[in-house]
Amino acid sequence: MSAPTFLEPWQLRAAFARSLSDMYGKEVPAYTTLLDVSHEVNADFVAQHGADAERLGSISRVTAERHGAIRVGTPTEMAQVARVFGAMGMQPVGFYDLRDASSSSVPVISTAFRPVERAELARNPFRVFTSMLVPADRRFFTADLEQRLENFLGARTLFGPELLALADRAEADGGLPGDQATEFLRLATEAFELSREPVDQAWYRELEAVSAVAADIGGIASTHINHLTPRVLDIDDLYARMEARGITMIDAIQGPPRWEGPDVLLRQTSFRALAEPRTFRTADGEIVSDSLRVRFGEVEARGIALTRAGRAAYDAAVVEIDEAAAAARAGDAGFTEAQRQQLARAVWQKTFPTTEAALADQELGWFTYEVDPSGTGVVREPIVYEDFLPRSAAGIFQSNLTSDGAKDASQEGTDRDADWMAGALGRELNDPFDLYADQVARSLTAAAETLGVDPATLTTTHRTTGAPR
Ligand code: OOG
Ligand code: NI
Repeated sequence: MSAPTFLEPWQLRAAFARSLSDMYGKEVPAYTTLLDVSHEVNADFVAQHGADAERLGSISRVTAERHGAIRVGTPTEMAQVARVFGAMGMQPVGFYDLRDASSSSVPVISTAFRPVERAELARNPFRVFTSMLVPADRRFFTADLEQRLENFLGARTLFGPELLALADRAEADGGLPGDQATEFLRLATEAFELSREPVDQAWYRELEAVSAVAADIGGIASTHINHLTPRVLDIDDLYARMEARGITMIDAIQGPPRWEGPDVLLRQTSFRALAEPRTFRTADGEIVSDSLRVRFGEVEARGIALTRAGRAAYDAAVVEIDEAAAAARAGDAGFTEAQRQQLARAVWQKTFPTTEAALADQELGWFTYEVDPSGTGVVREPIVYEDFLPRSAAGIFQSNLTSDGAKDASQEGTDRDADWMAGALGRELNDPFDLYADQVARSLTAAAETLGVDPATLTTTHRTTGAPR
C-alpha cells in the first residue's frame, strides 16, 4: 500500500501513537510484555462476553487505545506541547492539581490532550496526560532553587523550530502532505525519546532530594515519554496474569473497586518502575554509569463517565473508604489490600446502583440516545470516561517513587487553577463535564430529528431500551 498523500489530524494522531508505542517498546521491553498480556486478556474477554464486551468501545478502538504521560517544566514548553498535539487534533481537557493529591512530593499541575469530538474519539482516542512543574511553589522549592531551575529550564529546547513549524502548518491546514507528515512524525517521536546525554549528577541529586518528579523534569535537558498505557477489558485478570509471569506490580489497582455493578470512570495499575541505565557527569567531570527508576508500565480499564453528581458521589465514597481503611489499619497492623478492597466494595454498594438503567435514571452517569434499529424509538448507550482522576494519578506517581522527597507544609502554596493553565497554554481549556453534556445534547438533537419529535420528550416517551442492565 502506498503512503497516503495527505494525512488528516486523526491520521497523524493514530500514526504518532503507533510510532511512540514502537519506540517505547524498544526502550522498555517489559512494556511489550504488558501489550502481549493485554491482548490476551481482551481476546479472552471478548470470547466470553460477545457483543457486551464492546459496549464501551469497539474492540478495534480498545486494542489501539493508549494514553501517554509526559512532563514539562515551563509555560513556554507547555504551550509548545499544545501546538504539537493540536496538529493531531488533540485539545487540552481538564485541570489536575497533583500538589495536594499526594502525601509525597509531586510538585506538578496537569491537563490532558485528547480528541474532543465523538467521531474523532472513535477514530483514535489517543490522549496524553501532561504535567508541568511549579517551581514557584515554596512548599517544594526555595527562592534560590526556583531561580536555578528557571535558568536551567529557560536554556533548554525540547521542541525544535522545524517540528513546531510543521505542527502549526498541520493545525492551520487540517493536516499535512505525506512527506511533511513523515518528517513531523519523526521529529515528534524523537522529542520524547530518552536522551543518552550524561546527566549533571549534583544537580539531579539536589532536585531528587526535593522530589523525584522534579528531578525527572528539571534535572535533564530533554523530556521523554514516562509511560504509555494500554486499555484492557478486565484489569483484575491482567493484574493476575502479569504477576503469574513474574512481573512485580504495585500493591493496588487505583480507582473504583471490582464489584457487581457497572464499571465507572477509570481503574489503573502498573508494574514497578524499572532501573534503566543512564550516564552521569560527576562534579569533577567524570562520566559514570548508574541507573534511574522513573519509568513504569501502566495499564487501565475504562468505565462509564460520571455526571457532576456522580462524580461528587465518587469523591465522597473515596473519602469514606480512606477513613474506614485508616481506622481499620489503626486497629489491626495486618490489614491487607484485599481487606481494603472488600471495604471499598461495601461503600460502593451503598453509593452506586447496580444497573446502567439506574445510573442513567438517577443522573449519575452520562448516556447518549441513539435511534433503535426499528427506527421508532431510542436506545440508551453509555459514554465511556475519556479523562483521568487526580487521586489515581497521584497514587500512580507515588507508588513508583523511590523516595517521598521533601515538602514543607508550613509554606503557602502558589495558586494555580484552570484559568492559569489556559493562559499558559494560550488556548481554551475544555471542561470535561461540558464535553460529555454536549455529546448527550447532540445525540438527542440528532435522534429527535430522525424521528421527527421534540428532543425534550425523547428520553421519556420514546425509549425502547430492552432489558434493564
Ligand atoms: C502522570 C501520572 C498520571 C494517569 O494515568 O493517571 C497518569 C505521570 O506519571 O507523569 O498518567
Ligand atoms: Ni497514566
